[in-house]
Order: sequence, then structure tokens, then C-alpha cells
Amino acid sequence: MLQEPDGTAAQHASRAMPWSVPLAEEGYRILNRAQPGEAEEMRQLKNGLLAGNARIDSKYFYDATGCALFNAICTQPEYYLTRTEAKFFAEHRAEIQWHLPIGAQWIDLGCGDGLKSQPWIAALRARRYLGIDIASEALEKALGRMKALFPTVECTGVLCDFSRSLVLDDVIGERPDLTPVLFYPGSSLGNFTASQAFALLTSFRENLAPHGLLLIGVDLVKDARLLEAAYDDAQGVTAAFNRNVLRVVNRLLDADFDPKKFEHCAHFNRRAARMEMRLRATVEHRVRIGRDARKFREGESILTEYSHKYTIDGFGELLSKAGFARPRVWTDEAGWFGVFLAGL
Ligand code: AVI
Repeated sequence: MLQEPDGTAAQHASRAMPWSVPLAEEGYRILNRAQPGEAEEMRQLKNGLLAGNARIDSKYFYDATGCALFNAICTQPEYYLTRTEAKFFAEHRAEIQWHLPIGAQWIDLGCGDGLKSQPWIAALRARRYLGIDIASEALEKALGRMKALFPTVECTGVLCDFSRSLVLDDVIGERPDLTPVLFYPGSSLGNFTASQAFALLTSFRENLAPHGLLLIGVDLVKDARLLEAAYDDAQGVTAAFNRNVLRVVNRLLDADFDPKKFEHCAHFNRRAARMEMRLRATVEHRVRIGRDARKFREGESILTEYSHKYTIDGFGELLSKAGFARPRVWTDEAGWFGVFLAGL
């Protein structure tokens, strides 16, 4: 059941939210915290495209096609990240679990289909599942599946764009008896700028106070060739994912970008320790963006994504600056991926 923050059923769900089924039938509820302000977001998106150094926030990748393409990226041989993390968790769950409370409330940030959380819910005998996502359909599916698999686990969804703000303390506080564990895998933090990542970690700490835990997976700095291959696979799936964002922009801003006039570029910026994805114009052309227009010179590019890579020490420092206690850290054998468990 979709509920407004005050607990009353929502009359006006977010555009994408299909009418949901009552809690009694489905056994879960979804709180709608999607904030208005779409006009401001669209203004920012458009300004980003009209600016000298054009850019699109990477959150716009994830329409239905973008989500499907991202799932396909995760199965590409070059994209080591998903595979490495999944293998690592499968092999080390028992060891990590030892440091986590039994019967916790498990907070799955950016839960998507919720699949990564399932083995944790089982292993920790979690009593509550909080799925957080901006994609309403994925959230409904994740909660439905979770409830079917774990009928005794209380399931709540929070529909929100946590890149704008994350306020969960009231929902977490509904169950003061259950220790909150915030799970943020997949190195998704890396897609934020350094200052955004710091702000997000700080908001995690505020939401988890006074005794919660953060379990987070981050990608580590490695050989540039491995990184660049991972973001430019031979099948061209990442290229298609990158170009698809122009179709999203066309719909959102009534623009006429032609994805065929842009090529996919993926470059590791070692100084900033991040992968950078761009779309580079292959010919000079003009693009209409709503009532405005701009010219792209041949070779001019649009920045579409940062994917920061961390060092163990660097990420530990970031956690400490955000107010977390010294974390426990695990890495895979190759040292490609890091898992941090931090308390307050
Ligand atoms: C979602 N995120 C962690 C992915 C990454 O690796 O930064 C997004 C992605 N972009 C290209 N490939 C995958």
C-alpha cells in the first residue's frame, strides 16, 4: 500500500507508481517520499546541456531500457565489478555475518530487484526489510518477492530519490528494538562527486544513529586498462547504455538528440581516481533542447558519468570524516573490490 509520510493512503501517487494493493493482501507497504520539484530538476538538466562543458547527471541513465542495459553490462566479461562482489559475498558471508546482529532491520538502499539482499535476510534472520528506490515498479516487485520468500519479515518500501535527500530516521525509529543495518553494495557511491558522496555518507550516519551499521561495497583503484575495458565492453553494451541517456533526455526535455551522432568514450582519470564516461559528437551539428538549441562541434563531448575508485585508506578516511568509527575491511584476493562494515 502506498502511503504518504503521515500514514494516510496517497491520492496522487508519483507518475510511475501504479495503484498498489492493500497491505492486508500483499503484506507490505510503500511510503511515497518522492519529492516534488520536477520543474527544478528539468531546469538543471537543461542547463547542464546548454553549458559550455555539457553534462547529464548519471541518474538519468535508468529508464526501463537503461535498467535492462545496465543488467546486461553486469554480465559482460569485462565488467568485473558485479561478478567480483557477488563471488566475494558468497564466499565471505559467514565471516561478515559474524559481525552483524541477528534479527536486524535490513535497509537496502537503491534496492532495485532486491536480489542482493535475499541471502543476507536469510543468513541474519532479519526481522524487517526496508527497500529504498526511486523506481516504483522495481520497488513493488522487490517487496512482493521479499514478502513471498520471507513471510514473517516486515516489509516496507520507501519511494524516494536519495541523491536529493535521505530522511529515514522516522521509519527506522518505528522499530527501535531492531538494529538498523544499511546495505549499499555495487560501488554505487562512486557515481557521486566527492562532495556528494561525503554528504550522502554523513546522512547515512545521521539516519543510523545511535547504534546502526553500514555495510558498503566499493570498487578499488586498479590498472587503467582493466578499468577502461570494463566501461567499454567489446559487445558495445556500455556504449548503448551511454547513448540511451540521449533518448531519455529527448523525452524529458522535448529535445532532438540523435544518438548516432555521438560516440561512447570511457577514460580513467588517474589524478581524480575515477572512470569518466562521455558522449563525443562525431560531426558538428545542432540540437534542439525544448525551446532552446545548441551547437556541438565535432569532438565536443557531454560528460555522462563519474565512477570513482577508492583506496582502502582513502575510503576509511572518508568514512571517518563522515563520522563513522574505524571500519572492518575485507577485499577479494585480487584486491579489486572492498567491503567496509562501519559502526558509529
Ligand atoms: C551503477 N554503477 C555502480 C555503475 C558503475 O560501475 O559505476 C554504472 C555503470 N556505468 C557503466 N557501467 C556501469
